[in-house]
Amino acid sequence: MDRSRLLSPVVSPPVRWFGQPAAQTHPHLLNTGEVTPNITKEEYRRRRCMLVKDARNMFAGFREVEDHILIFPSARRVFMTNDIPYPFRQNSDFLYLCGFQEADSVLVIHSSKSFSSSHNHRAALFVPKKDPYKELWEGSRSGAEGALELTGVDSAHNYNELEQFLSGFCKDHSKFMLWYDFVNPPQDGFHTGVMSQMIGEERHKAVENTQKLMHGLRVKKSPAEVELMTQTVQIASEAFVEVMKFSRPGVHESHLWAKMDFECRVRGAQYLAYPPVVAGGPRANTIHYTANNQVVADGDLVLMDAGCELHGYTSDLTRTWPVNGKFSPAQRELYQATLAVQKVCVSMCTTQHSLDDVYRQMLALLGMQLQELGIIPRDASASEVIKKARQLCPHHVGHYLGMDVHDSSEVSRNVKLEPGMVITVEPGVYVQSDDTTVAEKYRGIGIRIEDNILITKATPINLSQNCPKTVEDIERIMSER
Ligand SMILES: [Mn+2]
Repeated sequence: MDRSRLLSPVVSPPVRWFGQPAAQTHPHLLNTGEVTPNITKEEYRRRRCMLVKDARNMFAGFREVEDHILIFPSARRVFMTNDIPYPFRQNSDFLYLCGFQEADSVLVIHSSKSFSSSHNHRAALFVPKKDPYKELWEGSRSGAEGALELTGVDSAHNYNELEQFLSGFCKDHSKFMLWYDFVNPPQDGFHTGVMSQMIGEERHKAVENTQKLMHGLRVKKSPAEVELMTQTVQIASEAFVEVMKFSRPGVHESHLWAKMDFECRVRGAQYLAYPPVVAGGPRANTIHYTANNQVVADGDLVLMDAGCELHGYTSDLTRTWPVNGKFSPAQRELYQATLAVQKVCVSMCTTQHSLDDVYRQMLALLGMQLQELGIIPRDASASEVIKKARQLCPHHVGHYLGMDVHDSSEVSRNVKLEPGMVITVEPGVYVQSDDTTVAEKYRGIGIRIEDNILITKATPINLSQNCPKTVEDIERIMSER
């Protein structure tokens, strides 16, 4: 045995810490070349190229426009009370374009007619300056050097150089297109300070909001994003099964919430994507019930609307199940009616239809199902049936899903679905406890069934197919408790 090895400790090369996980420091999360698990530097560059191409195309007819400058602030750290921050979540547009996870940063993208088409822009990232004292308390920062190495932008600088950079740009250029989200500015101080000044100087030709462009890009997922969407939905699906098995008469809604949070995190998710709805019995009829502070009585259904966030990508599922493991006859009738509608809606998620098309079909089908149960009068006129269906399901059939739960809200729901889009399909029926127009056995029952669907050229792919939704599958899982 070589005793000298025991005496002289093995010196490993110094590890450089960044302000976020990196392949060097978190090999269990990232491969070399990835900025975000599964998303490479090259993909981020491709996204910026596509954005710039779309921006330039919109003003192709304006010959005097030589330059475009696109400015994307990151999210800020927000405090709930002195020194106590809320959990930080990065701004989705900023994250989509560079993958940088630190607060109080700004991405500036410059494009000039003279740049080549293969590298049509220069991306500069302005980030918090290295500060040993602050890092002692808050953890490592990447600094300009680290940000450059980590993200692969063209240059990185300290945040305090941003103002000078932008005023220099304005001196050197005029009649440029200024792209910036002035409707929902992510950083108040930057908006009222540097940006207001830049807009006020009027060196630009026009100020355009970035939102529509960004949502247009983000609504269609790349193969790497499809993989992350598949994973985030799979994690939530598995977690739902565990929550079902954990539920029993007398369980607290808050315990089901905690169980969901736990089962998502142990599968790799960072956190739940939104405050979940965990509603026992008639509380399901409050669509955004998030108090989750009641006890679920024997014989009640549980409606849980929950999803998680995995490396910036969200899932959004809803299941409704009997807390004691067996649907009552009335619950079963209403559940089967909702499920029949939901299945047809899922099958309609093709490039032939828009979300609004699916919604109209949902109302018609729900009307028919509820007429069969006598919940809507059988002699009601066609327009009365639709009106009543809209009362019993006051929300849309679904929305786009991605980095944000209600993703790409600037993309209309009346455009045809396209391959690479991910949407939710979530019909529901909510019979209020005091609705005396409906047979007593149905009153107080609220049901929603929500899947996450990937649109393809052919048939839709149900990303949440492993989350049980038939009466038989749910009752079988509940019997395995
Ligand atoms: Mn939803």
